Amino acid sequence: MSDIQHVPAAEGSGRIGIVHLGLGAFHRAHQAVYLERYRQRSGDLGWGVCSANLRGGVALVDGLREAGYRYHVAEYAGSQHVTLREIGVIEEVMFSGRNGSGRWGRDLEALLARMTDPAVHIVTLTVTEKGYFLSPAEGQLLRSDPAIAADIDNPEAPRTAPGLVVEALARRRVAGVPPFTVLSCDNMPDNGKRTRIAVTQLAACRDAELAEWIEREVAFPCSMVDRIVPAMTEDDFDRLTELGVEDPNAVVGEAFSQWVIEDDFPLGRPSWEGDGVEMVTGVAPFETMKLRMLNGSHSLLAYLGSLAGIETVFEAVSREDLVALLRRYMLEEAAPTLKMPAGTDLAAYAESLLERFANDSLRHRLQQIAMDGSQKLPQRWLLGALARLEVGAEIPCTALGVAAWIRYTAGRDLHGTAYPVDDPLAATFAKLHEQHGDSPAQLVDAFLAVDAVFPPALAQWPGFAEVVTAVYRTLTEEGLSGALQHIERPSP
Ligand code: NAI
Ligand code: CS2
Repeated sequence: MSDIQHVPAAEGSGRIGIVHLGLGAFHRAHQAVYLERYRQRSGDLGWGVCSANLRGGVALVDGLREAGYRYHVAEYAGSQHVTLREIGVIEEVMFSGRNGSGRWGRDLEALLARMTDPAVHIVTLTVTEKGYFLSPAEGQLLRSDPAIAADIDNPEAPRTAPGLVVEALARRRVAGVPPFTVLSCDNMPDNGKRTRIAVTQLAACRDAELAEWIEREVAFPCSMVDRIVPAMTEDDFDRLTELGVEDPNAVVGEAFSQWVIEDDFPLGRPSWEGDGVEMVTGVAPFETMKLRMLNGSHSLLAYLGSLAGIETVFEAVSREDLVALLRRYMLEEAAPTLKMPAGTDLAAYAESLLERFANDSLRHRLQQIAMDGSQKLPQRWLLGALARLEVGAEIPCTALGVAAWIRYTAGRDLHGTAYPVDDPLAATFAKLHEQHGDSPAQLVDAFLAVDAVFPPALAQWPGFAEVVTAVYRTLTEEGLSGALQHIERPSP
C-alpha cells in the first residue's frame, strides 16, 4: 500500500437526531461516513445516531460500547490507496433482540424511548430485504410470519423493524410529538413505498386510525444506496493491523459511494448534499438501474460462481467468460429495460461496475451475495426479464442465472461440496429438490410455481420454463464453462 490517508473523527459529542435500525457493516461504512463528513464539514453536532440491532449482532453493540463508540472504516481504491476514517457519529448503540437465555428485548424500552424523543427526526433502516416481512414478488405484509404474528399479538414489545416503527409512531402520536421520517436504505425497489406498506399494514392490524394517521402524516422517502461493503474476514483484520489499526469493530469497503434520496423530510434533515448525497424528487430510475445492473450482475456471479467453487467477486471477474456474460447481461437484458434521464450513459455505467468488481482489495464472498436469493431475484432479474420478453427479446443470461440459482439452492456445488443455503425459503427449496431433483423439467416447473418469488406472468411465459430447463441441464452436465459457451452460440 503506497498511499494511506488518516481522517480522525470530529471532536466532541452531539445530540441524537437519527435512530438507525440494523447496525451492520453497510450502515457503518455508508450512512455513518456521510454523517461523519457532514459533522466535520458543518460543525453541526445535531445529527448524532443511535444505532440498534434487533436480531443478531449483539457482540457488535457491546463491542462498540466498550470502544467508546469509535470505530474505523477503511476505504480501498484498489491496492495502492486507502483512506482510514475514524467514525464517532454513532453515539449510542442498542440491542433489542433475543439474548443468550432466549429472552427478547434487552434494550427495547430504551430504544422505544429514543425513537419517541422529539429530537429524533429521522429513523433509517438497513435490516436486509427480509427484515420488512413483505412477500418479495408482491410486496405485501407477511401477516402469518411468526415474527409479525408476535408483533400483532404483542404490539407494545415489538420484535421486527416494522413493529418497532409502528409502536414508536403510536407513542409519538399519543404524546403529540410529530412523526419522524422513515428512510429505508435497503436494496429494494421503491424501498420507501415498500416500507410504508409494511408499516401501515402492520399498524392496521392493531388500530385502523393509527394506520390512517401514518398513511397521512408520515414521510417514507425512497433512496438508492451504493457502496460495496463485504462482510469482514480475518484477512481484512490482518491487513488493517498492518496499517496500524487494531479495531474489532472496523469495516472495509470500496472508495466509491453513492446515496440518492427523495427529498421529503418534514422535520428537517442534515444538509448532507454538501457531502455528496444527491437529493432528488424521484429516485426510481436510479434505484432500478442499480438493482438491475449492479445487483443483477452480482447475483449472476454469486450463483454461477458459487456452483463452480469460485469464492469472491474479484476471482469471478478475473475470468473473461464471466466478464463477457456480465457485459451482455447488462447491455442486452438490463439496460434496455431502464428509463433513465437524458444523458445517462448506461454503457459507461456498466464498464464502471466491472471496474469496481475488479477491486483487488476487497474479498467480497459470493456466498454472501447468494444469501436471501428469494428476496432479491424479483427486483434484480425477474421484472427486467419479463419486460424484455414482452417486447419479443430473448433473455439467455437471466435464464442461465435462474437455472444457476435453482441449482444453488440444492446446497451442493457442481463438484459436490456442501454449503448452507441462507434464505427464508430454504426449507421450501430443499423440499422441491428432494421431490423433483431427478427431473430438471419438473424441478424448474416447481420452482417457477413459487409465486412469492416468480411473477406468474413470467413463470407462465411461453417457452420460459423450457429455456431455463435446457440451460439447467447444460450447467449441471457440462459445468460453468459449458453453460457459458452454450449461451454464446447463436440460436438455431
Ligand atoms: P450485515 O450482515 O453486516 O448486517 C445485517 C443487518 O441487518 C444487521 O444489523 C442485522 O441485525 C440486520 N437484520 C438481518 N435480518 C434482520 C431481520 N429479519 N430483522 C431485523 N434486522 C435484521 O449486512 P450489511 O452489509 O450491513 O447489509 C445490510 C443491508 O444493507 C443489505 O441487505 C442491503 O439491503 C443493504 N446494502 C448493503 C450493501 C453492502 O455492500 N453491504 C450495499 C448496499 C446496500
Ligand atoms: C450485494 C449488495 O449482497 C448483495 O446482494 O449485491 O449488497 C451490493 O454489494 C451492494 O448493493 C452495493 O451497493
